[in-house]
Amino acid sequence: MRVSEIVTLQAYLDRWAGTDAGRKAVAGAVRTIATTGVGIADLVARGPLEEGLAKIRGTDPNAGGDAQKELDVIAEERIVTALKGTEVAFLASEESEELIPVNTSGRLVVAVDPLDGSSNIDTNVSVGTIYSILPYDAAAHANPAAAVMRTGSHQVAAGFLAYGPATILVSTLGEGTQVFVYDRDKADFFLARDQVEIPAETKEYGVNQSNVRQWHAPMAAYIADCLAGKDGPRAKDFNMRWVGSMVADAFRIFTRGGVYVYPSDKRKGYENGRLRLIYEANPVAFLTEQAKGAATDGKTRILDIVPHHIHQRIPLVFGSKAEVEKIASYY
Ligand code: FDP
Repeated sequence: MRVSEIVTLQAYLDRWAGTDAGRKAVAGAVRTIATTGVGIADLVARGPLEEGLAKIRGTDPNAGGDAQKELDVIAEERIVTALKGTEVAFLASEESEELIPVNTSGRLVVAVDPLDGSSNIDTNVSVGTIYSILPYDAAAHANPAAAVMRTGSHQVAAGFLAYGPATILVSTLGEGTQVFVYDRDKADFFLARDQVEIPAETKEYGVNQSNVRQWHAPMAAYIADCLAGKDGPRAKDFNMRWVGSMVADAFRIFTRGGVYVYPSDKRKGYENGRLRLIYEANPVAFLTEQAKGAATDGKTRILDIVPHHIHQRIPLVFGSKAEVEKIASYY
């Protein structure tokens, strides 16, 4: 057993929080989301034995305009129920149009994508849960939505769980990025990597390349240059990896570098890309920067973007810093 594996998530959070009430509230929310994730991972692990997890619920799309699947709704319900015992006042969720009141006297707001990678639910491919934690002050935020409608630079913590071969938690509390792994035998999360560093340079990108004919010129030019390989302007051969669940693609990037790219394109509804700013791009951008990577919409640092809608979409590029900067140079 590696030395780091003797540090449980609880011990790590307790040490970080100390006696500070604000930090203890954050620690409680992180621990609760992680624990809830274990239950979701159990459901996912039953695969086709758990019938209907990918079944489309109702006829209406969710707040972000995507079809809502059974597991999306189950995951959201579990998270809301679990957070009632924490200091989370309101929850913004991909699956709900409006903020959900949780424990309205609490001092935090949380934004979540309860189940990222919904299109992979029934394919035995990793899916996950993404969260962003912000401070909430009832006196300052007469409208609680204002507490989540702030730039990502206001996040006090963020992270995601990925339900794959291993159930992992990638977390930041603003002091670097940590990876915790759930040990099923010991029924606990253990620190596996502290102070994660995404290599600045890479030869690997992740993009849904089937959209090439829909892309605008900068994105098309960037990928064309990557595809030209050693003989092209980049003078190196690139590799492509695309899981199609952002949490899984992100974990690969946190492990060995690379870039994830979801640009805006010419399709109806993709004018601002596909990913949601508040509960997908912001938390991943916070984790990425804390791991010495970069995250942008092509022109602006993600964490500097002022939201105008809870479910707003944003073009997203994140990962190895030098490659993210290279992509931005095409815009
Ligand atoms: P999904 O809609 O399946 O939840 O969050 C949006 C997202 O997945 C990302 O996880 C993923 O990277 C992307 O959309 C997949 O988009 P494509 O369907 O275009 O591949």
